[in-house]
Amino acid sequence: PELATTFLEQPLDNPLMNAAGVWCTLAAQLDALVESSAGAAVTKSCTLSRRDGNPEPRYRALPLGSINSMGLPNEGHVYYLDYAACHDYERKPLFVSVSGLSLDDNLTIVAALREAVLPAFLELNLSCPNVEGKPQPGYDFEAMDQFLAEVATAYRRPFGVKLPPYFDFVHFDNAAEILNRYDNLAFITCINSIGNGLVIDTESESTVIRPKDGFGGLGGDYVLPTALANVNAFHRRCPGKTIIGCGGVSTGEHVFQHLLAGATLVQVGTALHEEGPSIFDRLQKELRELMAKKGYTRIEDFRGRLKTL
Ligand code: RRO
Repeated sequence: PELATTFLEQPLDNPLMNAAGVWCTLAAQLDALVESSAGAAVTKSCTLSRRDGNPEPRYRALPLGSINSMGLPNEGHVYYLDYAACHDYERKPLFVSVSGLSLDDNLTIVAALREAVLPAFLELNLSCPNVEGKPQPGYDFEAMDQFLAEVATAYRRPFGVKLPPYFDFVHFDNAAEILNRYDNLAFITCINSIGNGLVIDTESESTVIRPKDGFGGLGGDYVLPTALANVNAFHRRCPGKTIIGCGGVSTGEHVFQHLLAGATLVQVGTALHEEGPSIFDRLQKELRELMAKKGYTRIEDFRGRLKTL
C-alpha cells in the first residue's frame, strides 16, 4: 500500500508528523524529526520571547498516557522563524506553531512569519491549558472569534488552528460556525491535550507533577475517543477545511481510525515522547499491514469513510 498523500496541495511521503510540543523545542530535536520517516514536522508552540516554562517535574508518563504542565517552555519566536528559514521544504513540509500570550503577541509573531515569506504552515495554538492566568482562547468563543478575525486578516495566507477538545454538540456547532467564517483558515488540528486532569499516586498520596497543584493536560490512550470525536465532528461540520488528527496515537490502527474519521494528517504526541522518532517507521509499517489486510492500496480509499449504524 501507498501512504503518500497531499496536504493543501503539497505532497507528503506519508500522513504522519509530531504533535506540537513533542521533540521540537530545540533545533537538534527538529533535525531528528526531519531525518526521521515522518511526513512533516511542527515546531514547539512559540511565544514572543523565550520562556523557561513551569517548574519540574512537569511531565509524567503513565500506563495509559501522559500528564503535562510544561507551561510553554520555548526559545522565542525568532528562534523558530530562523529554523524555518533554513529548513529544506523539498524534503518535507514544516509547520510553525504559534501560541502568543496575547492577541497582540500573536499578531506580532504572525506578521514576522508572513514577512519571512516561507512555505511553512502556521498552526495557531488556541488551546494551551497550562499557563496560569491565561485561559484557553478555544474555550471562549468570543475571544476565539476576535483572535481569528485579526489573525486571518493580518496573515492573509492559508493557516490553521489547534483546538482544545470539545465535549458537547453545542460547542462543536458554535466552534465550527466561527471557523467557517474565515476563508483562509485552511486546516483544523483536533485535539490538544484534555486540559486540567489530575493524576494521583496512591502510595505517596501525592500529585505527580509540580505545577498547578498537579493539574495538567492528558494525552495518550486516555484521549483517543475524544480525539476521534473531535476530528469527525469538525470533518462533518467544516467540509471546506482540512482536518489534522491528534490524540491517542500509538499504533498504525490508531492512525487508520483518525484517517477514517476524516483526518488528512495525523500527529503523534505522547507515544513519540516515549518511543522517539523511530516510532514513525513502526506506525507506517503497522498502517501498511492493516491496509493490505483490508485490501486498500491508498489512503483515499478509506479516508473520511467512517460508517455509522
Ligand atoms: O507547553 C505546554 O504546557 C503545553 C502546550 Br503550549 C499545549 O498546547 N498543550 C499542552 O499539553 N502543553
